[in-house]
Amino acid sequence: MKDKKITICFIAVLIANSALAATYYVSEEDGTIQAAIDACEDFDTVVIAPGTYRGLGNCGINFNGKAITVRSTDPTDSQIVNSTIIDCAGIARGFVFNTWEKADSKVAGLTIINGVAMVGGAIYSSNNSSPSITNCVIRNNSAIYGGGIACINGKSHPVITNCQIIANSASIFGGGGIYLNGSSPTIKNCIISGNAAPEGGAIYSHNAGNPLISNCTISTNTASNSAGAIYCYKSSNLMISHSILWGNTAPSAPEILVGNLGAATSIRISYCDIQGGQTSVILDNECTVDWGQGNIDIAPQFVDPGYIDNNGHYVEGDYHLLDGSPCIDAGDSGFVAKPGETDIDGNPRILGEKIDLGGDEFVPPIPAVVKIMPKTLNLRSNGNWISCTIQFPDGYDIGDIDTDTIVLNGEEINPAPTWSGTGEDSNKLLIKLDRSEIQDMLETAESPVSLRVAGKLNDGSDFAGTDTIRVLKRGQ
Ligand SMILES: [Ca+2]
Ligand SMILES: [Ca+2]
Repeated sequence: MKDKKITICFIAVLIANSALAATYYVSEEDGTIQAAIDACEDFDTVVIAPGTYRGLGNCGINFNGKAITVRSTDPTDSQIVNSTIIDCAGIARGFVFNTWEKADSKVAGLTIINGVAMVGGAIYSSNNSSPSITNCVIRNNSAIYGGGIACINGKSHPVITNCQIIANSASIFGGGGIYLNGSSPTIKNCIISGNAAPEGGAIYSHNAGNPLISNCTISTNTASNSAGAIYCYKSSNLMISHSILWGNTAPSAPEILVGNLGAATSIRISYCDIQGGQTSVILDNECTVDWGQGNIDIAPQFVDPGYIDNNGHYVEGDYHLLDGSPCIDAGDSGFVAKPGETDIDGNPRILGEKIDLGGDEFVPPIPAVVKIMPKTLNLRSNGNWISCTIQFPDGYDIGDIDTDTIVLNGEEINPAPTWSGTGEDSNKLLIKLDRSEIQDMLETAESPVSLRVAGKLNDGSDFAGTDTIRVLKRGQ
């Protein structure tokens, strides 16, 4: 009976909290973010309209210990996130957490740019503060330590999920993207790219802690001295899984450096795609790597990786996985996603057979049944057309195909396929391909040959299907 009373009281408090929770709206024309926060009580929300926010009250923002959410109008909509901008304009950083904030102090769906500070260019977390940072873009911020995010003074363990941490820089010490001092954050589903520092281009972590990194894509970060991607030392025992470390650069240890500098340090790595494999993990005296299951060293095949241009500037890339990437379904078969768990795009984890490596869970194309006629193609014979039917599973409409996107074995078809319509209700479409074009394409192919027809629907989703035909060479 006593237990029941406690439960009833607890529910009553929850109801009271949700009933009383207020939402404060900030727009470019109306108010500042700090003023809205100052008006808040625990469990309130500040919603920021799309726009660019600068100046006093819109940078150096401090929650002052409140358990509130500060967010854009829709943190899961990348267009909204990209257009809800806190521009620190080189005079301050974005957010400060220094008052024992916990995971219910949340920043979600904001873009923070041009922040500057000694430590933590965009976000600074210290003094037992462990906020949640979700769906944010942290770009072009700079500091001496921790160009993007800094977590210091121990017991500051933020949860950073579904964020893009791009092109931030640390000028004198380490952590172009993230700097950790005695911190044990969780960093999950993030793209960390184009960051630069003397040491630890992406992440620099030292003093006792257990940072957890999972499903992050860490690429094209640079260190001018060592540790292009990750530098951990002095018993910052880092654990990384289901992540990609590729194309990071440094004169020594382009991917990972595990240092001692006063205390042996260990790193645990499993289900990661790391350029150079285990030999890329450089170990100081007494330091160890626990090289777990499922690690690979195969080019990840990003859609369009970023790069450093001739002027030394980072040109942003697209770190989604291409169809056929070795990182697709390369994760732990025993991994169980939490209910509602997503990748950085909001796609469900898991899609396909298993969890993917990196921030992106690849969306498998809609499986089309492709049938090419004739089944045996005689390269000697002439004719105008090769025909091909594309059939979608029930529930999909073949009429949604974007006709400009059709490719055959990854190549554009010239001239474009001619469409032979089918009835409006049909999920099967006949296309005609220029015969001489296809024959030229298959001139050197070994028979039988696999032909993969792929393309996009008008909503951007992909479809693909494969058929196999025999080819009779001109001499045969
Ligand atoms: Ca998958
Ligand atoms: Ca995805």
